[in-house]
Amino acid sequence: MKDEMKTPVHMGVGGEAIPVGVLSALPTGTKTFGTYRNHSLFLASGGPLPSFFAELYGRLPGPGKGKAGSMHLASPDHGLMATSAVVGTTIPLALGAAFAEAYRGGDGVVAVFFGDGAVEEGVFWESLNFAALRRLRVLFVCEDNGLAIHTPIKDRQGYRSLTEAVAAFHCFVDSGDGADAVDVRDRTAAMAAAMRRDGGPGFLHLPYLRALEHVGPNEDWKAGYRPRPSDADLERWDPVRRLESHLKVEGHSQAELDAVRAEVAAAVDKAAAAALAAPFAGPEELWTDVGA
Ligand SMILES: Cc1ncc(C[n+]2csc(CCOP(=O)(O)OP(=O)(O)O)c2C)c(N)n1
Ligand SMILES: [Mg+2]
Repeated sequence: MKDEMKTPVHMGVGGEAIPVGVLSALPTGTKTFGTYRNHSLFLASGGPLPSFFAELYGRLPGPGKGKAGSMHLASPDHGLMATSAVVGTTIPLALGAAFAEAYRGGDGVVAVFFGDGAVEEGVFWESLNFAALRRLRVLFVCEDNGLAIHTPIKDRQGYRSLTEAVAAFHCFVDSGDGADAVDVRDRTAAMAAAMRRDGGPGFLHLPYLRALEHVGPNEDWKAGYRPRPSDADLERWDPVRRLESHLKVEGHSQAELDAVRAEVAAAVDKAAAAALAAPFAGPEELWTDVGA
């Protein structure tokens, strides 16, 4: 709200269960690729909270030395190879990583996360086709919030069903509940096992509710392009509450859950304060790390 982060910030609130569920079913260090809506992916990969805030505040200790910003978070040491502001662009990068894995004789799965908007780009279908043809182990994860900025799917997509269109390719296909980390984890585990066994790509379709505006920290129910969901629906689509209900069923107390929330809030405050106190990159960094 203070406009201290000089980078467009696309919040992942509502979609957290997708990277958390997918990555909890894959080996640590699995190669992943994502989009500008990448905060949950960065943290779920094991990217450190202090680095995360440093990058968002544009400071030197960030993984991109503060030059990448929110939309290009990466942490190759943790497997997160690249994310990008340009819709669809990391899909063929994931395909290349899976091609390299197959070329070296490995059976590792590479995961790529993208929105429902990216499937309207040719590169998605071309990458799916090549992965199916060459039996490459790419896990395509569609984070479907039903929106490309403010435009709903019914005004954009001509196929009857995305999963049926994808199922015409020689690949594994499944749909789950993108607000439920446990459901996402279990579906990912089953799909990754099948992909390792038989080879070939998988496609996970995971609907979720984007709780905030396209970019920025505010709710925008009054913007006129979608109605505010009922309180019951907002609760139903809240991945943190959903995970808390699972944990309660498993016997964890409210006090334990409150302690976790307090611990996380303290870690966030500490990391954000450290980032604000850290230096910016100097002019000598202007031409370093520039790849293209
Ligand atoms: C190649 C390209 N075209 C257009 C844009 C402008 N743009 C930015 S976000 C966005 C919507 C993408 O929607 P989706 O892929 O569903 O991701 P979401 O924001 O819903 O997570 C568009 C069209 C872009 N960044 N890149
Ligand atoms: Mg979308």
